Amino acid sequence: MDTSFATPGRVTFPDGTLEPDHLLGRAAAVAERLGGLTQVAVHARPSVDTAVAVAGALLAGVPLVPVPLDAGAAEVAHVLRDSGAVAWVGTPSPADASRLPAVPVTAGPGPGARSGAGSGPLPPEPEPEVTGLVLYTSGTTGPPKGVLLSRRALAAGVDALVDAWAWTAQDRLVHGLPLSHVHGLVLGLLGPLRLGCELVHTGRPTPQAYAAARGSVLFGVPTVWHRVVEDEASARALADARLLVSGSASLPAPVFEALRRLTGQAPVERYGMSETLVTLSTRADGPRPAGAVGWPVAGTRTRLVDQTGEPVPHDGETVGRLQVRGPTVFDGYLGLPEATAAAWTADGWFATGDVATVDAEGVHRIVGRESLDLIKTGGFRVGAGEVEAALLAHPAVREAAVVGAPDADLGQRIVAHVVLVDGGSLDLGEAAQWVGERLSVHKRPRELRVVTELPRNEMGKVRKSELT
Ligand code: MCA
Ligand code: AMP
Repeated sequence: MDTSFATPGRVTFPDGTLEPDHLLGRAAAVAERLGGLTQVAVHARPSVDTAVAVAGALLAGVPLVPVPLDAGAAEVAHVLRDSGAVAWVGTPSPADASRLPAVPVTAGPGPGARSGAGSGPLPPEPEPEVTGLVLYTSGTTGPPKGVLLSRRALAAGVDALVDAWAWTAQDRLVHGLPLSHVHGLVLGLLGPLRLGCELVHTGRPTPQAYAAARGSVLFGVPTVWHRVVEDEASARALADARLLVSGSASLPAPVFEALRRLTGQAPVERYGMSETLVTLSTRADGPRPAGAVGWPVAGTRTRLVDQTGEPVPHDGETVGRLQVRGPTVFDGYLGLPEATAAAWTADGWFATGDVATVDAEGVHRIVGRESLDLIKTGGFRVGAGEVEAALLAHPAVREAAVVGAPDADLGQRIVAHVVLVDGGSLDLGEAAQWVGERLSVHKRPRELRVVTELPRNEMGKVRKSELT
């Protein structure tokens, strides 16, 4: 299988533009410097250097560990230690107290000079089973886990969307999503590197930047689309786009309808996970019903089962647990054989943890998640357990329970319930700063409720359904 990510189009970031030859020349020089390293980390700044670093690691076949732009000290330390990253490629995260060495991503010669990059021919393509990315993602408890994504999965994931979205090298992709997650990194950067389409990264995904960038295809999480429709002029400026794509969380029907009214086109909604890449989508050439994530993408199969593992009817109403299999599914959680085994059924299906319906035409709708302990806020997946652990480390906190509350803009907002130690005090500002410094900006609680006790069942487990 061809797993090449070495046919970029022009890329533009807030700090500059690179023509394809120049990008490839610089990436080839980085690949040479990375030769022999086991795995490397990249601090996911939206910059041309990050595009070069990512392309270089993929050329070299060295597994790449993206570190979120806003990750705090404890999260950075965990990701670096757990992944075994031996160096940064490009500028390190300022939150790295371990001071890993950095492999420079220095600028090469000017545009059109790939052959003069001092690197000769491109290195031979690594085997498809080689790990391309180790993406850290939250579980219900414990620190984030490293999701092992092979080059085969990454290439298959892009190719399936080429088919579903009629995505071509003639497209101009616009987005401003973080380069540390599947949406912004795999779809939003590896896609263009594999396909040769132009990429314009807006830095932040503001409505004004989306309107100004004149894309043919635009990616956003529902929070982004919600903000776009609140800014009518920006929304109307997207009328000429070929495809508006929403994913990472469910797109509320009012936002879907407002996008259709203001841009004259229904957005494409698709569903995915760090562990599976994008597995369900409506199509460029098919119907796009509101609230639906469509059909399995090419090569992927799904099934819906009840608690006993029996299939549920495809009647558009009966809710079942969504399971998937196919070439885009990950290889396991790094160093966690038990968690890996628990993620698959005995007969080889990956259990997503999401619940869904399927109708007679095969249209999938995501209804929610099985666990209240995974929160989706602004499209970011946050484990209640991580935030609780961070809060419990605060000297004023005795008990903590974190939940997601419905939020029109963010989908869910993080709400922390805490019981304080005798004489202790804590306000929202302090709690948010404490969590932000340790974990990341988007894991900070947006509401703090100081309570005298948490509702618990006979086993002592917090009854979270009473807190939402
Ligand atoms: C944020 N702020 C806060 C807090 N949170 N201040 C105090 N307390 C808090 N708890 C600050 C921010 O730093 C920012 O400050 C300002 O408040 C506005 O924050 P916010 O409303 O969150 O807006 P934002 O920072 O602009 O973020 C919204 C966003 C962001 C841009 C939509 O959530 C985002 O990038 N989401 C994308 C997530 C994503 O890509 N997920 C994909 C996962 P200041 O303005 O000073 O900075 S991959 C996936 O799910 C699968 C595979 C899939 O299907 O795609
Ligand atoms: P992450 O691993 O950050 O990619 O988060 C994956 C989770 O995001 C899934 O398990 C779903 O709960 C949620 N998700 C992604 N896309 C959608 C969507 N279109 N509709 C509803 N939920 C979604």
